[in-house]
Amino acid sequence: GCGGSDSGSGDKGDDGTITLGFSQVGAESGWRTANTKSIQESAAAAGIKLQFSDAQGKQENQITALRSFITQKVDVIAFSPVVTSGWDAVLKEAKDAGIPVILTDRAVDSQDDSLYESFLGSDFKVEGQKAGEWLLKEYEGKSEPVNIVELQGTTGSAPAIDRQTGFGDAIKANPNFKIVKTQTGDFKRADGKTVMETFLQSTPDIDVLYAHNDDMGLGAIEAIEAAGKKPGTDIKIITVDAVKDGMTALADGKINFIVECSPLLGPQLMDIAKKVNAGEKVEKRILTEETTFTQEQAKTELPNRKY
Ligand code: GZL
Repeated sequence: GCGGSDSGSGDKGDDGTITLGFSQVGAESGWRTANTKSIQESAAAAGIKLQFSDAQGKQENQITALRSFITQKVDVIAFSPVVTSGWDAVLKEAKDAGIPVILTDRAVDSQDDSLYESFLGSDFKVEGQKAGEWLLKEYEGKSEPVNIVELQGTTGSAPAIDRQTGFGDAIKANPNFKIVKTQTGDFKRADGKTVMETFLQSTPDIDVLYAHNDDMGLGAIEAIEAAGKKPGTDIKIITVDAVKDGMTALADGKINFIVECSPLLGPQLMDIAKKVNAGEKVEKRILTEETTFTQEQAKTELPNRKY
């Protein structure tokens, strides 16, 4: 606080430095690592004091972290909610403590949107639709049945829910498409590999894999190659994120299409944090810019990838 008396507007340094408490999901994927780096570097560049906590994928650790930020009287709280539900109580505590909250990356299912100032992140349903639309084009004019297996992200997380819905809705346009197996790989490379092994053992003719992130797709590629099949040829693969390892596999022809999901939310987050700390109005929903990549585009884009 400032001097002896509590300034009342949170634990501001004497020189007005903003303290931001950030609760991160964990370190489950290349995307997450890049997201953490963006937040840490942007805080330093913005002169914001960052209290950073890694929840190792556990909601209870995030709730504990948010409660400690409230006790510390930070000026602003931000977090990426590992799952969509179970946040209302702790968000109410932050509101009662007069500490503004910013959601980044993933959404919460709270009915009361006064519990947070802004939600900065991608539209995961659109990401799923983009993946489905590419597959529709890929099989345009063909009439054979197409067996699809799906590696879902973390159960109950906004990206897993919405990427499944967006893709499922889009592929309804082709009655030959069938999702024959769908299971979570928790956004992790190792889990993607083990789940793909079970898919390969139980499903003789898999035509397509849709993985909710690159890391699970890369794990699945290991399983596909171990089974003596060619990823990208025998089994077409679509993933989401576009981290360097995914883009490399895309350029090498082992993945067929990647829908980008940008982790570089740091600069915008710091800008929003300064605004909410100053009591300025901010947009409730801020959408991140992102695109898609084919194998050809990956070859030219690879050298530009920051993460
Ligand atoms: C998406 C993010 C997801 C990524 C995964 O914004 O929440 O979590 O797609 C990451 O790679 O683990």
